[in-house]
Amino acid sequence: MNRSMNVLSRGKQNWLKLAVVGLMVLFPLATTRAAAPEPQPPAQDRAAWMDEARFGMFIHWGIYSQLGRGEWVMNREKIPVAEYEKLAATFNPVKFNAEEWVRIAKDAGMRYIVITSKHHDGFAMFGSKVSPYNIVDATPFKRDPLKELAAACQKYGIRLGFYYSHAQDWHHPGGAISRGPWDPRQKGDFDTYFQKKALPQIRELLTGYGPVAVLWCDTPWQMTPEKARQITRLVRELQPATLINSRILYHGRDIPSLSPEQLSELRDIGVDFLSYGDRQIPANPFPDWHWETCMTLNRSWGYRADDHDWKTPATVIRMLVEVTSKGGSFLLNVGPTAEGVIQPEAVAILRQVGDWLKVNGESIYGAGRANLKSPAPAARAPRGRRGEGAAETGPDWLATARPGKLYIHLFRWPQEPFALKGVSGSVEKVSLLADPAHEPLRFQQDDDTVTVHLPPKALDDRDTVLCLELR
Ligand code: JFZ
Repeated sequence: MNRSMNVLSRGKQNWLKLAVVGLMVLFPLATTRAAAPEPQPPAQDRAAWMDEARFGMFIHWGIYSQLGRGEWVMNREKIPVAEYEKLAATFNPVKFNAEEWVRIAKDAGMRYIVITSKHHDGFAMFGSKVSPYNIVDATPFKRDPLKELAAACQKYGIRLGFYYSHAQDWHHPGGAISRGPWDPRQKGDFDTYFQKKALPQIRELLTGYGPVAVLWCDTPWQMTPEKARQITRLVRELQPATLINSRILYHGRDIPSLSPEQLSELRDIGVDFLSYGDRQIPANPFPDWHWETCMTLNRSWGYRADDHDWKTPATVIRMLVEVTSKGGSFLLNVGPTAEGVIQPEAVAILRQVGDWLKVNGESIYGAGRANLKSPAPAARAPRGRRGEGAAETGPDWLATARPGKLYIHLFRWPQEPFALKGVSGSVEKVSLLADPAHEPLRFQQDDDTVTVHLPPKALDDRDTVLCLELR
């Protein structure tokens, strides 16, 4: 690095030669170390792409998918290690097609994917030299789906991140276990597990799969700040641009009550974004942090045959809007079957969300908090059944914004001219994103109140977005 900088300063006529030599030097390097040895963005900008992306696909997939009772089945049913291991011998997801999965994410308007590389059951869904308990060595499938996904993501311009259960491992002796152990084979020393399996496998993930957008840790039982630092140091050494979530040290549900000291320790350790408690949108996320919340499309993470409680596209859109209006990122889960198929119900919902985003994406991607001086309307009293809550009981509208533009997401069509209070700046134009011509709407502005005359009917019952252009 230093050497080539000295050469550079000697003269510009050597540029071409340098570039050619540089390529020859760096290319073999790139195959052994995935991190491109080019200048890295400053630490505080590493996660800036999340503001642009806003929406990602979470994938929970493992040998547990065969049983159709979720990813916790081994723990919940106290299945002995030797018996659970047998699931590897029958795991053969012949319908798995990486490009198809990536296309489903892309068509949904998702900009990144986070897939379980190893869940709490300890089974690696990638070819690992560290442990033979992995999809390439222990299953008839023998392929490495993470390699295939990495290639497909490159092709379609989607970022790829890996969920890695860094603390819990119900297979390796000493791995952390919530409500366990239940099998003598699980007994052992956590530190040995951590040094001998977790860290080496994280190294494999960061060296064999190209650029890794996120290392998504989870359930940090027995973790200490020192151990968290060991992971972040390793990640920074291998791929300085990889984001690391707060679950490396804290459970999602603990995030809202972290003290300023704990938060600054997290920053110091190298955590890039806060990962809030799952299936909940935080009421007041910390404003000076990137953050993400993860959500299921039904009620399960890993495939559950008996879970048909799907959220509607309207609910998903509302959630995405609410997360964006609070400056966060939305990681929405699918749980493919053991054959490697993302359930058609999930695909259908995602396609509709994607269609909405094709029209209204500018109110989401790169958009964020709106600084209205009056608060957004309150949610209505709950009445709907669970899972439909957001669409039935949420507020009538929410606001997102970007410099010079304010987006009002109308979930319920107003019966009268729509009056928006608390607008700072003077409004130049108001239009509907769903109107292909963006025909200007009639409006008046008195101080900070803008009154808009809307057409009689919503253009999209789920969310019609009003765009206010400001000076
Ligand atoms: C964890 C995992 O145990 C689960 O299997 C799944 O992978 C999910 C995404 O993450 O479950 C959690 C993690 C955090 C909380 C609840 C469940 N939390 O903080 O409320």
